[in-house]
Amino acid sequence: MSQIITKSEPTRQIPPIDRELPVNIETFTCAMGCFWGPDCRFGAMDGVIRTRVGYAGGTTPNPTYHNIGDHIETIQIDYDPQMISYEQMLEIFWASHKPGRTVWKRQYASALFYQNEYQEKLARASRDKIASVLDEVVRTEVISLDKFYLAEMYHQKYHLQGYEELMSEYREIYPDMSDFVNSTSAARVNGCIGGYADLSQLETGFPKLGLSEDKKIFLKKIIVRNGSISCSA
Ligand code: MHO
Repeated sequence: MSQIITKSEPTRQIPPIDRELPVNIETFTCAMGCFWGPDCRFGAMDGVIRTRVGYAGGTTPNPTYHNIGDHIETIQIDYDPQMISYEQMLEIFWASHKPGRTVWKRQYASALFYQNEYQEKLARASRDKIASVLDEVVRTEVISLDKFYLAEMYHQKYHLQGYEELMSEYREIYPDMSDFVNSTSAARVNGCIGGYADLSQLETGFPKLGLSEDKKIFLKKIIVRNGSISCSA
């Protein structure tokens, strides 16, 4: 007997920001420790289309969080090259973590992954530049991206997933979690929760995020509360 699988229909409209995809999209892949923070850092940036966290840089087949093997916690960012350059992504990468720190597990290593010669050249040049000004050894690995394994759903937009008040609306918009992962709106809101967006940035983006008035007020309160770790760029 054949089984019919029906995909649930959304009961809330797709946010305007999620319908505005640029023609060209480029991907930046990096690792800078626990992937929850960079998911917020990059997700808050205008010009970032979507973020996803996962595992890369190792040889263990089909890694998972509890069986990560020799892989590294990694984040992939799809962005609009008309709004952000690869060089700018590199600047944010270097400014947002300590590339000289020693890690107790390869899982938390610092790494830049390249997908073509252009990315490799810029990644290596920026690493050399940082190494020439830092007083410590730069431990960042520059690695050819072989395969990126998407992490478990509960790791995606982790900080946002901690707020049921907001998630209930996202579930209405995106009954399928993989659509939630790809949402620009979800990436921005996750960034706000992590303290990486300021109120003015949110005011301009608010109408496009697709949240109800109540939830916008709720989100503003979180931003004010988390403001101490705010860093908008
Ligand atoms: N220290 C973090 C690590 C999480 S991460 C996704 C924790 O709260 O477990 O590696």
